[in-house]
Amino acid sequence: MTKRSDFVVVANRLPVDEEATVEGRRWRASPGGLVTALCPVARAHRGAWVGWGGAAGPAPDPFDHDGIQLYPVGLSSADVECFYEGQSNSTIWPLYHDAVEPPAFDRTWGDAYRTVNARFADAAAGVAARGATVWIHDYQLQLVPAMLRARRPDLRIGFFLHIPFPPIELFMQMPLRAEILRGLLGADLVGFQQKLAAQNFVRLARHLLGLRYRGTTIDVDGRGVRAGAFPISIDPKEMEQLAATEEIKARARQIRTELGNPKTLILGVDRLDYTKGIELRLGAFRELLEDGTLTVPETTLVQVATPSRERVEHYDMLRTRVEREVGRINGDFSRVGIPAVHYLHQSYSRPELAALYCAADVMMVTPLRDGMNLVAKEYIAARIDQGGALVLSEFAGAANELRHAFLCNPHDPDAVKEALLRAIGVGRADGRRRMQIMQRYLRAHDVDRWARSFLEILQAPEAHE
Ligand code: ADQ
Repeated sequence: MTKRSDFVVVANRLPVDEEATVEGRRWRASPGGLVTALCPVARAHRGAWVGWGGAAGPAPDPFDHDGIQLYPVGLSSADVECFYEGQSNSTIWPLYHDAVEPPAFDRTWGDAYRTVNARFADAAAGVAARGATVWIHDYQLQLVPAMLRARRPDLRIGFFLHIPFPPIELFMQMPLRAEILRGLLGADLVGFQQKLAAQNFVRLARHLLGLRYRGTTIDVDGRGVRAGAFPISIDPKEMEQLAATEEIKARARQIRTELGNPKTLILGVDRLDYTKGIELRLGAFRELLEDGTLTVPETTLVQVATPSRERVEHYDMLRTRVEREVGRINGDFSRVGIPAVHYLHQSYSRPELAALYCAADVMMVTPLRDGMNLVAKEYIAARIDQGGALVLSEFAGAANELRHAFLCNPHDPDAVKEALLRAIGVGRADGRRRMQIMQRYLRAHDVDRWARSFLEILQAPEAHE
């Protein structure tokens, strides 16, 4: 028997993962940024969460998890292939990231996207109480706002896009373009990571559907749909507290010792994704070794590349290219027992990530395009010693906020090399000053503020003007 909720989160994934074990299936908490941000809000509202558990098959029954009602949506293997790996991750993901890899288009994927979005809309419509607030997340579910409004016009509907929203010329390549735009316009408030994305969206509404807008409010049949920038953040206390423990401090020292106590430890931590600029980072490092500006063993690069979307072709090819380049650099520059690059294709616990952040002299975050990039913010939060330096791509949303990082254009290899060298050579006082300014900013702009500011505007009466 479904108990209806006043606050419903709808996201592709549930805050728990379904695992197949020898005893059968079980649920494991999946501590991601979104989960950390939204679980307290959902719990406070005694809310519900609609999402997929991550394993193909029929939907398990709803259940309670840590004060939140979870409503699993089922995806068949064909849905996973066409909706998730196809339309979401092979068409929309690359297209919205400036087509840094060419998007693939396939008619059957569009059909699956529509069908699965309708399934999420049905589930949300069945769970939401009268007049409830429903917060839908990300690029996999862009049709849900309008589908849900058609089923439940009484609801207050918010949508947040975690990835960039492309300029008109790129969006226009999308076969489902008008449907997706109308889907998003079903919301009362559409949130983006950056102002530029919100502007792209309102301009697109005029260009594609001839809709009028004032400021960033679009007139959709007399209903005002607001668009706005809500840069997502982290809970900086989590990394600060981890970094303050003796265990993490000791582990950070141990990591440096295990790496042969390099003078400069450079770190990269990314999902293994072609948007993250892992190859260009390796390329910049190689060139600096080639011309002798950097040397081994004085300098070491640790690249953590979290396994991701392994069944999607572009990802498989990327892995091959990255691993070939790591092998090449190591072949040319490593010494016996001292590799130039330590490549770790693994997932890490939060404490181990914190220790890596604390151990690194320079953190390189060089995506070609990124909605925000939470790794950059986590690194800043972890450096309670005010050591370390951050090299940050101008094409990450985080660059709008972390202005005291060493910013660079990732499309220009010389600019990346220059930023890396400036970060390596930063004086102690200048380094501390930069860290302090960015830490102060992060404490005042945490993930809780992000969620509150979105929900306040969504629930404000003007949102229905
Ligand atoms: P992602 O593209 O996944 O997120 P990011 O924002 O960097 O990128 O978040 C990655 C998260 O995974 C971080 O919290 C990080 O600590 C964690 N992580 C990375 N490598 C790991 C590893 N090896 N082991 C364990 N954890 C690891 C998308 C968008 C971003 C946007 C976020 C949130 O692409 O632009 O910032 O959503 O909106």
